[in-house]
Amino acid sequence: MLTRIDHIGIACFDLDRTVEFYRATYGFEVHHTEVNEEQGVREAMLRINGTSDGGASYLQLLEPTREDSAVGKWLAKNGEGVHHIAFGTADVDQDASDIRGKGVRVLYDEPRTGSMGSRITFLHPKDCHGVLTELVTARDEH
Ligand code: V0V
Ligand code: CO
Repeated sequence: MLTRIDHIGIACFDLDRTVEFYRATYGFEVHHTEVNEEQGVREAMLRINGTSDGGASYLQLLEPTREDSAVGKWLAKNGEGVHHIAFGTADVDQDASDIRGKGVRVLYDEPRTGSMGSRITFLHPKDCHGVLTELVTARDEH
């Protein structure tokens, strides 16, 4: 069951400058940074709130580490902006399987490693009315 908006992924050309914009404009601080070579991103998670069920919402700022990555290709075509939304679930395997059964393309056979030790998969944007949609189970959730 999808229980929250886990994060909104935002593609940017310069991670440090974008982090500084969110800090100076809204007061959001960096909660976590990492490089995910498999996904081809350097990312910063800005934690917006904690919720009573232990979940949280984040902005995920994404800078490509290579031009042929998903974010690199998207930036070249569209420029900076919202790249994906991510719904949180305690069981990404089950939700991905259920959604695949409804005829939506799930991009990975098995969830892969996401930010902060999470497990993630993606739904094809062409099957989701133009929105690249991620499903994520946080490390502590599984
Ligand atoms: C592509 N399209 C999008 C899109 N990316 N539409 C909406 N939102 C996006 N972000 C559209 C694009 O305009 C094309 O439409 C069509 O899909 C095919 O796109 P393409 O440019 O030819 O690119 P593809 O097919 O090579 O790749 C698109 C997919 C790719 C979605 C398959 O981006 C992908 O595998 N994404 C999942 C992985 C990912 O995004 N990783 C980065 C975040 P037209 O022109 O044909 O109409 S990593 C992350 O979130 C982490 C680590 C985390 O949360 O922990
Ligand atoms: Co994401």
